[in-house]
Amino acid sequence: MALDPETFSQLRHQVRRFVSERLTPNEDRVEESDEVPIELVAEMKALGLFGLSIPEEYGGLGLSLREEAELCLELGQTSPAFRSVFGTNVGIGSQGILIDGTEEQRLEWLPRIASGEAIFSFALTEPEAGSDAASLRTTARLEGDAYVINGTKRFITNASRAQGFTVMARTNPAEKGASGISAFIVARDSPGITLGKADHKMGQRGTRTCDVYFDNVTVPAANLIGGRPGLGFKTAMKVLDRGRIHMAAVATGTARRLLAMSVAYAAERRQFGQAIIDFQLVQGMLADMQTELFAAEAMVRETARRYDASREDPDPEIPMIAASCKYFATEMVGRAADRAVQIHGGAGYMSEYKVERFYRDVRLLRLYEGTSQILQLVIAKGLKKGLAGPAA
Ligand code: COS
Repeated sequence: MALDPETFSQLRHQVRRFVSERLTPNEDRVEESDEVPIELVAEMKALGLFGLSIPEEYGGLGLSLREEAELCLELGQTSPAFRSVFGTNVGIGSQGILIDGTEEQRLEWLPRIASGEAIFSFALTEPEAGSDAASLRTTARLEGDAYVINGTKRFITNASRAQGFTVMARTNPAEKGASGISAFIVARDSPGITLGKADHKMGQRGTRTCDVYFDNVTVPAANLIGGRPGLGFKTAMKVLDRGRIHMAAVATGTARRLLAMSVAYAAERRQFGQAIIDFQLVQGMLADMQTELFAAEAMVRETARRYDASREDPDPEIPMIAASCKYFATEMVGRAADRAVQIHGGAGYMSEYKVERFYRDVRLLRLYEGTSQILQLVIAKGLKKGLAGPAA
């Protein structure tokens, strides 16, 4: 599942132009309005961005993760609000259906997700179950040929745009851990679903998150992902493995932008009679940004390559290396944003300079799809199992 090199190169070129000519010039507008303009969403659909990861037979572009990561390196160079509009369709909202869904489920839902006709959200997190995802309390009770879902999901990205959710719920109340959890496809228009008020966040204006309440929501048993109960936690973890590589690529793209802005500013800003880029202490910060960026790019490409290879030949290290990749890249972009503000000096603290905005925006990357501390645990778990042999 990959495009031929020439077709992919054209697509990457198109995405690069879309970022520089359409998205970047609209960043301030998104920041002020807290909305992504609908004409840009239409252009995203036309470019195929909602279906990057979905195979061609289900209406998507069918990119490999290696290719998707290259596009994330481009898309990460602008405000995260833009990618977030289609990000759940490409990643956590659709991949459970693709990875573990039945053929009927894929055929029913993926074409709409790929075209952008249906926005899909991933509903795992709850008020009392964040990092400890296996302790989730939302229930799904089998009644005849339907499940009845009750519970609250928290911080759900794109919930207010969504036409559907993949919802993790407990089908076996006697089993308190991971094996009692199942995953469901739930249409937004099912009676009993209501949304909380929009979350007000530190950054990432233009992205949408809110609570989702399920009050006796009836879902056909045919919407149980994979058709068998008890597999939902593993589905969610597989989705997150993939999502973590995607997020690492986005973080790395943002670090590229931060470095470019910092180099440009340092070359233009003069103090003590010379451009500040000629001061060695400023050079040290730029060199650290470049070095860590280079390391993250290499890590993202290698991890995505191994993820693609693992689809043919399962690789037990994927959870560990996906966690390592997100951990490094998202911490790296946090340091890059901090250095970018430092290089800009007082100007970097002012909202008219974009580094102030990116500084707030990238903070979330170390929290969602696995905090840095959970990623450390996943890495250590792999090491305890004796993984981390020489790279394939
Ligand atoms: N792929 C497939 N299966 C996996 C898996 C993965 N990546 N990770 C775990 N599993 C399986 C385990 O093998 C185990 O299966 P068995 O019971 O058959 O052995 C089961 O799932 C439970 O795994 P584990 O015991 O490791 O679960 P824990 O409760 O210890 O939780 C962490 C593991 C903490 C890593 C998990 O809850 C997690 O990732 N939390 C963060 C959640 C998150 O990222 N939230 C963000 C929401 S989206 S913005």
